[in-house]
Amino acid sequence: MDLLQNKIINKYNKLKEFNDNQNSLLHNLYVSVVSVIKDELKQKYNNFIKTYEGKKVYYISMEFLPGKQLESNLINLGIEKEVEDVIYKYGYTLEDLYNYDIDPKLGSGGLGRLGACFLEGACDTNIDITGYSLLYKNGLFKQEIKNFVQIEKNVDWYKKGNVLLSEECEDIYDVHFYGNVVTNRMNDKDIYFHKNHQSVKAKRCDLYISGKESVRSLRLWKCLDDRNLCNNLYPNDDTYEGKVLRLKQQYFLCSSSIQNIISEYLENIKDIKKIDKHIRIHLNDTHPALCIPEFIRILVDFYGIDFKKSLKMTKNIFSYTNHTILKEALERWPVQMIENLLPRIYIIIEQICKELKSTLIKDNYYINMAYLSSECCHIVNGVSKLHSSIIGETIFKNNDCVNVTNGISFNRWFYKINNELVNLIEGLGIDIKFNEEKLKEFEKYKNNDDVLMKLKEIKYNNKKRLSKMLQEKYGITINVNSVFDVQIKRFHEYKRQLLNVMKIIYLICLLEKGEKVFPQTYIFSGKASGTYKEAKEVIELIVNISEYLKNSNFKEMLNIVFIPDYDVEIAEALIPASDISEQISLAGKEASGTGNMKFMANGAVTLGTYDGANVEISNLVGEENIVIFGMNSLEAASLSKGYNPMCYINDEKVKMVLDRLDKGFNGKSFNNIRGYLETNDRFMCLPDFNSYLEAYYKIYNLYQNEKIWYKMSIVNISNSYYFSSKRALKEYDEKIWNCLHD
Ligand code: 26W
Repeated sequence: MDLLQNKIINKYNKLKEFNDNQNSLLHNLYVSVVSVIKDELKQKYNNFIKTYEGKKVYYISMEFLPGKQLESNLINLGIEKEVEDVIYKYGYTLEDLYNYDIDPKLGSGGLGRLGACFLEGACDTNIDITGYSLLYKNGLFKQEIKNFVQIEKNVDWYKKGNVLLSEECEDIYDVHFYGNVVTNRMNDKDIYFHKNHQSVKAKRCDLYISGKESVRSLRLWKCLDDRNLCNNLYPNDDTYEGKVLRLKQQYFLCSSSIQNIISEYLENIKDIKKIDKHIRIHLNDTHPALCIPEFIRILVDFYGIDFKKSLKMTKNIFSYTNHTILKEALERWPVQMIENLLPRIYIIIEQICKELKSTLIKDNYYINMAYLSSECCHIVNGVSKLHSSIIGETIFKNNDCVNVTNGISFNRWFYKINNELVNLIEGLGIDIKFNEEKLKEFEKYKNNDDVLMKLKEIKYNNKKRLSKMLQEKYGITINVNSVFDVQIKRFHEYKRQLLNVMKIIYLICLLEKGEKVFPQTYIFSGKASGTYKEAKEVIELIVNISEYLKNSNFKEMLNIVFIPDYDVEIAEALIPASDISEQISLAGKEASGTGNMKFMANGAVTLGTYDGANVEISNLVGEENIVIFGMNSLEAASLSKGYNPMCYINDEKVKMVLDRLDKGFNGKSFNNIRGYLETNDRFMCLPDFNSYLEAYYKIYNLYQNEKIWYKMSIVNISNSYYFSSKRALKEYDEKIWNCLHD
C-alpha cells in the first residue's frame, strides 16, 4: 500500500467515525479522495508559483465554468490506478466517483468556459496566471422542463462542493459600500476619507486547476457577512434593487481581488512604485471594470501615489477583452447608483474622465463600462478576427485594438473525451498526446481508405455511447444510424435556434406530404435566461415538436431531442458523437464561439454562417470542408437598417413554415412565434432561410458519400490544433501581457 492510498484510507476512517450509514459510504470515499488530491495539487501549485521572474498575470472574471475536475486531476497527477485500487476495496469504481463528482457551475456560457480553458491550458505553459471570481452559493440554475416549458431551479452546489475548495488560506479583506467621502487638503494635496460605510468581508477560497505539467489556482471570494450578496450568479436585474445587487457583486469581486493582488506583490517585492513592471491584470469583459478605479484608489489613498502617476501605472497594468457587441450586453451603470453605493470610486471615475478628457465614459446619466475599460487599459482585444475588426472600426475606433482568437483546452475537449480517436491517431505514429500541434500530421491520411473507415467506426461507437447515456439518464431513444445534427449553446435570438427549427418544420411539412427525408436526429441543449421570453418560447416549440415526432410515423426518419440542463458534462458526451455542428448566428453577432472549435476537433463538419471564428475555421480547412450560407456581416448590417420581415413572408417555403407554426404541434399553436417572425424577426431568420435550406441539402448530400465525408472530417480534426488555448495564451503574452519576455 503506497503513501497516497494510506492517506485516502486514513481520511476515510476518520470520516466514518462521524458518519457511518451506508448511504454516506460513496460520499465519504469521494471526500477522502478529493481531500488527498487537493493536498497533492496544492503542493504542485506551490512548486510552480515561486517568484516574480516574469510577470504575474491575474485574470478577473465574473464567471468561470470549470466542469468536473476529478477525472482530469487523477489523469494529470498520474494516480488513476492507485485510486481505483483503493476504492475497489470498498466496492466502487472510478466511474462511480466520476459520476458523483461536482461541477462548480459558476458561469453561464462562453465567457466562463473560456476562462476555464485558459487556466487549464496555462498549466502546460510557463505563464503564471491566476484566476479570480466569486463563490456563488447557487451557481447557474438547474433547468427542468415541466409541461413543455423551461423552469429554473436554484441548486446549492456549495453544500456538497465546498470539499473541492481550499479554504485554509488567511486572506480576508474588507469591502466598503455606501457612506460618504470627506476631503482634507494637506500639503497641497487632497486626502480622501471614506466614512460611515458598510463593510463586508471577503474570504479567499482556492480551486486548483491541473494540467499535465503544473497547477494553477482559481481564487473564489466567499462573502462572510451578507448572505444575499453572493447567493446567485447574475441576479435578476429587472428591478432597481436587482441592479444594485449586481453592481455590489462586481465591486466585491474587484475590491477583494485588487487588495489580494497588491498584498501578494508587496510580500514579495517591497516597492509599490514598481508594481507595473511585475504584474498584469486582465479584465474578462467589463463586469470587473471597477478594478480600474479600485486599483487607483489603493495607490492614491493608501500608498500616497499621486493620481496621474496612478492612472499611468494602471494603464500599463490593465488590459481588457470585449466578448460581445450586442447593445443590450454593453454595460452602463446609472451615475447616481455608483455615486451612492461607491462614493470614493465615483470621485475617481470623474477624475479619470477629466484627466483623459474623455467624452465617452460618462454621459449625463450613465457610466459606460466598455469605455471606462478601453480608455484606462493599454490595449483592448476582440476574440476572433472578424469580431476584432468590427470593434476596431466601430465602438473602439479610438483605441489600440488587437485580435486574439479564442482557444479551447485540448486536454478536456479532445484527449479526455475522444479516447478512440486519440488512439487511432497515436496508432499511426503521430505523437499528439498533450501536443496538439502534431494533429496537423493527421491530414496526410485524408485519402487513406482504412483510416477513413476507422474514423467512421469511431463516430459510430461514440454515437452508441451517447445513445446509451441518453437512454439511461433521460429515457430518450435515438436512432444511432441517423445523422447527428447538433446545436448546443445558450438560447438567444441572435444564435438563431429558431432558424434551425424552421428548417426542421420545413422537413416535417415534406414528410406530411408523403415525401422522404434522410434519417436525421436533431439534438438541442441549452438554457435561456429566466427572464428571456422569446428564447424560452423557442425551447417550448422544440419540446413540443419533439413530442409530436415521437408519436408520429416519421420517427425513424426525423427525431428532435432536447436534453435538459445543458452543462460541460453534457457537452463532453455530445460533441464526440456529432456529425454536423450548427453555428448559424446572424453574421456579425457571435463574437467568436468556442463550441464550433470543440466540434471541429472531434470531427464534426460545420454548417454555419460567416461569423465569429467560423470564418477562421473556413480559412483553415478550405471552402470544400465546411458549409457556409447566408448573408455576410456587411450584408447583414446593411439589410438590418431598413429590415422589414413582411418582404419575405410570401416566399413559398417561408409561408409553408409560418402556416405550420400556426397549426401547431402536440396540440399547441405557435402563432406567437409566427407573429414574432412576421413583425419583428430581430436577427433576420427569414432572409437567410432559403440559403440555409440549400446549405442543408448540400451538407446532407456530402454525408451520403462517406469517403468525401470522413475526408472532410479528417481535414477538420487536423486543422483544429490552431484553436488550442495554449496558442491563444501565447498570443496574449506576445501582444498584450509580455509576461514571458523581459
Ligand atoms: C448578464 C450580463 C452579461 C452580458 C454579457 C453576461 C455575460 C456576457 C458575456 C460577455 C456573453 C458571452 O459569454 N459572450 C461570449 O463570449 C465567448 C468567449 O469569448 C464567445 O465565444 C461568444 O461568441 C460570446 O457570445
